[in-house]
Parts: sequence; C-alpha cells; structure tokens
Amino acid sequence: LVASLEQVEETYIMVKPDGVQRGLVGEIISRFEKKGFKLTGLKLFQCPRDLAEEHYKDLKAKSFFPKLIEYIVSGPVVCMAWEGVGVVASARKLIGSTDPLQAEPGTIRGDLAVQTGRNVVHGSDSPENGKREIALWFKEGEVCQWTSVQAPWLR
Ligand code: RTP
Repeated sequence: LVASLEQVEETYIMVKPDGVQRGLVGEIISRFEKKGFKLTGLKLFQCPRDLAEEHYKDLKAKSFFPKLIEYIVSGPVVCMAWEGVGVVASARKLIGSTDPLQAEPGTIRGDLAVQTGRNVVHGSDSPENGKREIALWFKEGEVCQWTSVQAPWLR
C-alpha cells in the first residue's frame, strides 16, 4: 500500500467553548473518525488563561488577541490528539477557512459556524505545531498509542 509509506503525523484539534456550548462535540469528533484518522487523546478541559496565552503566543501582537483569550477561557474546551497520514493538512481542510463565511460548505466551519470569533474548532497548522500543541495541552500518559485494525484499509 503506497500511502502507508507516507508520513504519519499528529495534530492537535480543539473544540472551542462555543462548540461545546452548542452541543457540537459529537458532530466534530465524528467528522475526523469518519475520514479515517485515529483518536489518540481526548478530554474536556477548562483552559487556564496562561495556557491560552501560550497556545496563541504568535498572535500576541494582534488587536483581537485579548478577545481571543477571553473566548478560549470562557468555558470548557474539548482537547483532542489525532494521528494519521497527512492528518495536519487534511484536518485543516475538514475544518475550513478561519472566517466561517469564507469556509466551503461541507467543512466544519462552513456548515456549523458564522463568525471568525466563534469558529468552533482549532487545528494545528504544521506537523511541528501539532507536536508542540499536543505536548502543551496533554500531560504525560494522557495521549494513548493504540493499533487500529482498520488502518491498513485506510492508508
Ligand atoms: P485556529 O488556530 O484556531 O485553528 O485558527 P486559524 O489557524 O484558522 O486562524 P488564526 O489566524 O491562527 O487565528 C486563531 C484564532 O483567532 C481568532 N481570530 N479572531 N479578526 C478576528 O477577530 C480574529 N481573527 C482570528 C479565531 O478564533 C481564529 O481561529
């Protein structure tokens, strides 16, 4: 199987507080499961302010940064680690554009969101950030490696 030789990556996906409040957790998890990726970490978590600031540190200079931090700490989030061939870019495609009005129908944001400041989900933008963010949001032992018997069919 050719694709099995390609790079298995990991990415950090997070249902933001609006996604939890609106009852979209199952719907969002389902999209990544159905695509064929492997869930390796999952928890409901009230994010402390310092962690939100560390996660979004590259956006510190942006005018929307304070509002973004308020949003992320406003209620529990669902933290997820997903593994798979090309999962980082593929997850970004499944999620859709940052501005939900620009996101294509069929994507999570295109189907389920309206505002950039309430765009229901986060996904890492590179394999390096995937690793960095999983290490930031999960403690040792919370990410679980397991063998999927479906994997040979999916890769
Ligand atoms: P994310 O990191 O959450 O997956 O989002 P992204 O890569 O699509 O977008 P990014 O530019 O990294 O922005 C991070 C999050 O900040 C909020 N945002 N608000 N103009 C605004 O009010 C504005 N711009 C960005 C969004 O929640 C965005 O997802």
